[in-house]
Amino acid sequence: MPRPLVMGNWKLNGTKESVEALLSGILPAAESVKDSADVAVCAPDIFIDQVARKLTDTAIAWGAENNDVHTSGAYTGETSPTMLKEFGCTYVLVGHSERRQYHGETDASCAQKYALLQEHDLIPVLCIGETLEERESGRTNDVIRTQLTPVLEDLGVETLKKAVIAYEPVWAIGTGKAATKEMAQEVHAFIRQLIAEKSAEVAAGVQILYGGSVKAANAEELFAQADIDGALVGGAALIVEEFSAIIKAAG
Ligand code: G2H
Repeated sequence: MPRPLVMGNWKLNGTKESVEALLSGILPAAESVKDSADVAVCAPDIFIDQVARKLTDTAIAWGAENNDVHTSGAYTGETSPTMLKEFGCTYVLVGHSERRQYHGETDASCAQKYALLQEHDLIPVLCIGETLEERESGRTNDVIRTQLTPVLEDLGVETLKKAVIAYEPVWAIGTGKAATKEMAQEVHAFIRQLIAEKSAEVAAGVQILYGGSVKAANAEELFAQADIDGALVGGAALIVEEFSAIIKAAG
């Protein structure tokens, strides 16, 4: 089984003061599980230098929430993978549903970002998941298959040896309505099966995280599922006690 990974996604939140307090607060939990689980936080770009200074040589890795498809040039407002690498990032989220919804990201642009990150030795965390309408019309598996196609068919299954997948049903994000452990496990198993059709070895090793209203109260039961290897956590990752408990549940 892959090593568990608990990753915070801070989204558009934080101040210099709150970042300092949050990181100081969660470090003990991360240190306590460092032999058995990975912990990371993905922060808004403006805080990455502060995060890097605080977390260097600790049990918490860090990353960004997005990157551009270019490495430099006239692309106002964007951040390059080379910049993220220089500031010590390990991970970068790719295709979070909020980026797909508000910034027009597509499976094709996500694949471009994913490939560019790997070129620069960064680990893409590819976010996939269905909307409520897609689930209710029985299309969940089709959506998942389509979202994974660029990686499985174009970039190649081997690239998943240096990537993470996050299954985040859109209807469960920030709503307080997490998927049940059975619902999440069913989709995680389907994702692993799709990968296994290309490579059993890659499927067995890839970390597949669940995201969508993960909190201290449901983390343990989610992590107990055979194909759930950790969590991508939004709201609860901003609260020291909640995120610490989720980290400990993975350890
Ligand atoms: C899903 C998740 C983090 P939350 O977006 O990626 O957020 O835990 O607030 O649902």
